[in-house]
Amino acid sequence: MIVVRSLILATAGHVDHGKSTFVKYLTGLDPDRLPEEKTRGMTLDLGFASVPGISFIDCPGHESFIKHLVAGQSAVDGACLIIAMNEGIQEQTLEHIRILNWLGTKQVMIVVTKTDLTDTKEDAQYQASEIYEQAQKLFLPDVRTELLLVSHHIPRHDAINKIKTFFKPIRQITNHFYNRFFLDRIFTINGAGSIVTGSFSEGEIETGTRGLIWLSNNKKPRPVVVKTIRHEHFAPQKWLTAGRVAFGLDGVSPEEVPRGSVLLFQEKLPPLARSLALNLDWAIEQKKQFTATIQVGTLCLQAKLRLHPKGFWRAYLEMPAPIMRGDKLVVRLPERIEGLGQTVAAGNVLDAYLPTRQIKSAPPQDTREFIKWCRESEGSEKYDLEDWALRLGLPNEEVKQYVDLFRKNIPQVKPEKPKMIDERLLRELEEKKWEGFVKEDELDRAHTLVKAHFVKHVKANHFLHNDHYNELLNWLESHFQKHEELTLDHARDFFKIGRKHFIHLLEFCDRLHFTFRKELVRKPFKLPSYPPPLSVRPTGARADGPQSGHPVSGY
Ligand SMILES: Nc1nc2c(ncn2[C@@H]2O[C@H](COP(=O)(O)OP(=O)(O)OP(=O)(O)O)[C@@H](O)[C@H]2O)c(=O)[nH]1
Ligand SMILES: [Mg+2]
Repeated sequence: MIVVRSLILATAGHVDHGKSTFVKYLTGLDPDRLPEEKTRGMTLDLGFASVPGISFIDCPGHESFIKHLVAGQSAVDGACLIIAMNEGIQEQTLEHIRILNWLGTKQVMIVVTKTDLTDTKEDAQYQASEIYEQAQKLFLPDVRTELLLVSHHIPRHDAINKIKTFFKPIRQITNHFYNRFFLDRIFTINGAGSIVTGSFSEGEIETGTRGLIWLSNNKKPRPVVVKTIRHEHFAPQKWLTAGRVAFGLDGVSPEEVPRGSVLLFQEKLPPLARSLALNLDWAIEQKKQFTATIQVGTLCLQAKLRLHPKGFWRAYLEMPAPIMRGDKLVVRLPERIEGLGQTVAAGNVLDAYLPTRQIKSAPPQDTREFIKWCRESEGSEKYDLEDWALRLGLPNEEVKQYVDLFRKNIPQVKPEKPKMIDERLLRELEEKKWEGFVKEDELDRAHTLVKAHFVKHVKANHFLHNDHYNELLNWLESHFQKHEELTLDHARDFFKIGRKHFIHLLEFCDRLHFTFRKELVRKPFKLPSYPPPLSVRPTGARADGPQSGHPVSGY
């Protein structure tokens, strides 16, 4: 069945300027579906409504729900920026314009509402043009804008036609090393089981596909099977274009899936990103390191951000996540900054698997340059196609187009024998848990497992399976919620192995900057949270805090 996909448009604009009323007027459906939204008269979460050919994502205007706004704007064809005539451009209007620019939104209809509050139609026309003139200047030069003045005199179908003529369905499907579907809702429908919805923009999927839901609470990913596909009133067997889609899933129930979880279109969990190299564009003078929330699509994570001496940013994520090179993200602070809001930076991921050792320059944006950079900085000529696909975030077929480059520069790119993952060794390391020691002749294979991101290298012949690594991080986090420091007795009680061996693991935590050593105890390695703008440190100054004097080598 051929399905013509609908436009995906999101609303944006200051609180109470009439975003939900506009969507309701066009579609006849109230996007404010939560009882609390109805009693408070305010949108708290994303709302959805459609007319044939257009799917609307209604976003909240209040600054407290900015993450929902970002989630709503992340995979759309364009935005309707709503501005109330009686108030004009307000603080959230400005913050939302900045976010739209950052997320690369290229088509924006500036919708002026509450025109009935003026005396005459001419007054309304005049004021709306003034507002439009001011607003359109705030968008980047390559953003197409148009004015839509809404009042109850404008017939609904005229407004819809204007929208359909202005917006083009520009979002294309992109393929990645592994494809993802960022979930914005999960619920049950009697008889149809669990339904997940989102804006589809990666890969293709058909009924019967087996996948995996990565859970944003760091619990074990859940295997699922796609039973049904819905797009508006169509129920195709296969879906491969960008658009709003709902999937009926077997294998998971809504209460197990927190917001921000991601459906992966493969059965095996790929190696996830733990720390990122970022290219960030700032709205304020920035500190060199701080804690913030980063958001990719509907996925929000806490991260420690630190400016690398080579001029790019590193983000150390609170948990491994399905984030890839090329992903767009925004950075939000826990508290708002006067006149600016919480969203202070945005950018893209330059590298999701950057090694922790010293590097000489920032990872380049351009793919070919990036490949050269990897080779030069890491001597990674031993990489095979799969390694490159992971590092580049691209599907194998696309990576092959760079094969010429490999041939020219790396004659030995294809190893004689494909590098195999030693499943037996991996199982052994899992069983040995904290005492993952390998024999001399297993070292090479253990390092291959490290490179494939299945295990971590602790020290010498000591390795740690990823599951136990995660367990270790969780333990550290809960330990430091209860205690200020970590003593050797605490560690002995937890690891239940000999002192010499658990010391390796503690040193490993120090090396990764999860802890730092102070005499005989360990303390949590915490970065200070962002200060108010006036106390922003001059560039070059070091932050105070427990890490002062602590070596920050290679970061
Ligand atoms: N007079 C008049 N009132 C309007 C118009 N559009 C919206 N309103 C009123 O403005 C108030 C806010 O409207 P909403 O549509 O909930 O505003 P919103 O932008 O969705 O608000 P948030 O989602 O909370 O940011 C409601 O009381 C609406 O009835 C309009 O064109 N004219
Ligand atoms: Mg609303």
